[in-house]
Amino acid sequence: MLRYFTSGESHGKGLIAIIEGLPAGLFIDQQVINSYLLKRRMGYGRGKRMFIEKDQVDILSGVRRGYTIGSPVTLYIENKDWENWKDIMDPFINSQEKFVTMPRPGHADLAGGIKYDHHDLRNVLERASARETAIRTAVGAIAILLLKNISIELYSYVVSIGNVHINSDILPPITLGDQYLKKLNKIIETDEYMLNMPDMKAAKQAAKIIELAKKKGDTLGGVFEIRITNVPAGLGSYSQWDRKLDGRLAWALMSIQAIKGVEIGDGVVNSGKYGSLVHDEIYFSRNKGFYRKTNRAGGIEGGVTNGEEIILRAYMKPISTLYNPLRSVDILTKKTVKATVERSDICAVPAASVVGETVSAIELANAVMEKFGGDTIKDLKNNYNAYIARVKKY
Ligand code: EPS
Repeated sequence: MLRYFTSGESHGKGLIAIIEGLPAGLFIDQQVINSYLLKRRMGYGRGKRMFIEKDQVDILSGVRRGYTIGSPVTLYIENKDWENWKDIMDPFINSQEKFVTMPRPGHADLAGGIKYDHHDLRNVLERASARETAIRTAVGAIAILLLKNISIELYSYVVSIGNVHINSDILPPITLGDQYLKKLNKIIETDEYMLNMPDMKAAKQAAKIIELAKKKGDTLGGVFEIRITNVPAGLGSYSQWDRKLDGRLAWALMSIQAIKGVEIGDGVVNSGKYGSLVHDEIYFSRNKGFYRKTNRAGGIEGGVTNGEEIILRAYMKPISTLYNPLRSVDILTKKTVKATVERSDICAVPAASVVGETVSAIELANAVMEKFGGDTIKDLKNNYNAYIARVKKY
């Protein structure tokens, strides 16, 4: 079983993750992890913080000579901004600076304050912040490296920002696999790719509405998609609720800050159609084995992968920190106020798409480890190959 914890505050010293259950012998390519971190950090609509941070992963344990050794792997990302928050975030200094008492509607501020009896809501927002997704991205990049050993690939792209949608006939321009990773650094440097939208016309339009939102002190949400290819049939299980892969993927995606909806395949639109128009008919050929001509199920039936591409869609609400703030109540004076304005982003959908891709990889890697197990990458590959050979004869 693959499990992990994250720790760290947005303006604390740094972020940590401990991953347990990685097989020994997995090559850890730091450059790949840092590429994902870079892609998550960038994106049109991000705030000034993203130019302060550098987001390079440091590996503190569990890896020697470039390979995992079967021990827990500890990852660390330094918060460069901590220099500016040392006293405020110090574990012992009683700083009264940047005290927060005016909760932002839509943020965890008020609910978290009530729950933990905090009267300085910074105690809530520091951990609720999406800064935490930096370390989850690093964990997910390692899961991507693991999945590559059995040729499973993932990619993500933004489908819409506000009311601007991509033309769905346009396929993502990004080629998969190693080539994609090599291109990553170049891609993020060019403006039109900054929104991770495959349709450049839509991307330009989206950039315009982000600028408009910025001028108005407002924010924007959107939708992104994740595709997972070369997935064998049989990952996950229908036999128990917590082994269903669709449930686990939805949980992982929903746990990303500001995600309010998750869809698998054409799940939403299918709910209004006749079954005959929804389910993917089954075909067989000697070459391909069992296959479908449509994939409305998004590659998962009964909580189990069916061998088709996995298609996931996540819906992100607009960020809750508004420069033109909404009405709120001061938790100390109980007077009507405008909510706190903290420096923030205008739109973080492109960043969330990268986080979505990486957290999905973690769930897939977990399902892969459950099914094929093994204490080493070699064991994992042998078990995988034996299974594929068995399935071919089915
Ligand atoms: C965030 C607020 C902003 C974002 C941050 C998430 O941070 P700050 O208040 O320091 O400007 O930039 O995202 C990140 C730091 C990141 O790495 O993604 C929030 O309130 O959630």
